[in-house]
Amino acid sequence: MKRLWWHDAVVYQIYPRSFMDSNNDGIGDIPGIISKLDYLAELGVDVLWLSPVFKSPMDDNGYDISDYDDIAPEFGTLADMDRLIEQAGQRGIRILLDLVVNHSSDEHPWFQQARQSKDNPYRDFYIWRQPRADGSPPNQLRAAFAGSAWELDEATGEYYLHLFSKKQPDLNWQNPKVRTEVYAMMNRWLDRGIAGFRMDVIEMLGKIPDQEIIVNGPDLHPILQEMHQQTLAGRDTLTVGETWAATTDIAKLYSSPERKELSMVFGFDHIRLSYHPQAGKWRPKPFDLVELKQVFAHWQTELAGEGWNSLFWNNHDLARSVSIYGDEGEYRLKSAKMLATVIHGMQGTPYIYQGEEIGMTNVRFEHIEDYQDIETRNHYVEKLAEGYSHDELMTAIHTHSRDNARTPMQWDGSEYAGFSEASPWIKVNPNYQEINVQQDQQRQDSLFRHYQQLIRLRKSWEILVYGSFELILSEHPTVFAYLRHYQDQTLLVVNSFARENVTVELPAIWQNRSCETLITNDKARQQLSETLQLTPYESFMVILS
Ligand code: TEU
Ligand code: CA
Repeated sequence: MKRLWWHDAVVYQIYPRSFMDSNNDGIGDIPGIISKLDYLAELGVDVLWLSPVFKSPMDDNGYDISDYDDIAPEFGTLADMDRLIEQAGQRGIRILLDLVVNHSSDEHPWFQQARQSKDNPYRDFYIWRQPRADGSPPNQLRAAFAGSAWELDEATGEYYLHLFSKKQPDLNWQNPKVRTEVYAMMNRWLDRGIAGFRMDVIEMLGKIPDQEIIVNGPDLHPILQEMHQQTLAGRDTLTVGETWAATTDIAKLYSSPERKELSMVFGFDHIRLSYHPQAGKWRPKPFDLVELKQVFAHWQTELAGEGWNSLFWNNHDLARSVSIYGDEGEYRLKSAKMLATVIHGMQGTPYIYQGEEIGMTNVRFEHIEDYQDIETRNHYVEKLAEGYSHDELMTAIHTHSRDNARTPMQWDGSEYAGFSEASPWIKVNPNYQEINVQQDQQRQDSLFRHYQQLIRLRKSWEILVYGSFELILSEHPTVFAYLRHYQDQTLLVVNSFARENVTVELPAIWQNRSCETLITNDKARQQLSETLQLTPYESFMVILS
């Protein structure tokens, strides 16, 4: 496999609205990110992925873009973005922007034009359909944020498609003019010095609404190959697609280098294990570790040599991993270190979401009014009207609301957690005084330093980057252990998900081999034996050679 710069890179995702507020208006901003570049350089990350900072009415906190070529004033200016690219570059850090082109904002000039009349030159930038005879929507497609995916535009008497909020009309990717405009915009940003894109719901670009085909449409990969050819080709970029519906076979189509589409995609099979299989995230269920191990092993082995994995627990849409997979109580830091080791020990590119590196947890606001996320609020209103109780809705919201990831980054124990001196756009998690950067970095057992060490290991051990993956103890209910093999080396990674001591029987991989501990959240091991005693949430990596 051709070696590429991002093969041993670690990406840090920033949700700018909640990262650092430099001008005390309660909203995070680009100058705030610049003020934290030394912190990020100290952590050792190579790439920053910024959730959208473009002009937007903020109906979906920036995933509804009204000007792809300008920065939302609440986040700063184009000059601030240029300064971020330059200052990050001085620290060897590259910038990915969030490409949200499945849809635009309804306040984008394209849509403002398109809705003027049926024969407006921009009409076919979007997807319009006649009402049915009885005036109802053209079909039963549902929007992700509740309700029909069709909104009637009174002015022209036609419905337009919006798979998310009605202020996020879907762009018509069958229209070559749309593709030409988007590619030109991508090239302007690449020429400005960004290193690539995270691509929002990219799997929807091939949609065929009349056949109710939303993801993985027949034109999807031809479009991505055209996009690559028109924008990414010849540039040293990193791209990652958000693909909730991708199987490993589909992930290979996106990420096999010879197909010239994307570098990698985010698969969500492991995330869905804490969702009800049919009802989804709003019917949370405990994850099963044996299933989780099978999912990770499947993605590790299936993509080996034919694509590239992304490795993550968290993002701006997901619950905090320590609250779902670890422990929020006495083992918060130890379980967070274990979860980090699980991810950073595997093959692929690890992603760290802001606050993950200090073990931030889910938030449990008492009142629905404290939740700002359109998905959460629409869900609550829709389900309350259907007769669900407030309490059962709030329990599900406490578990999987996207706002769990969006409370302000907790920098210190001062009011508003050092994020701002003004009341933030969303309340700070009440646990900010015991969970914050300043507090963590003063601890001997700092989680930040555990992440720092994992990132450094990736740079110094090729086995972590290019080693093959082998699951062991596959049926063990509380221990996730796996091997990495590379040349004459074997890496053993052991992770206990149990709150109590556990004993496991190791396969005979350790016999007659020296054992060097690379990282641990407990005691270093100089030797192994058939029987392994593990303390609660104990996790380690050892090199056997
Ligand atoms: O998310 C797409 C998406 O499907 C998720 O919102 C998912 O439906 C939900 O989080 C699962 O509960 C992307 C962005 O990550 C998200 O923030 C945007 O709201 C969405 O697209 C629309 O742009
Ligand atoms: Ca601000």
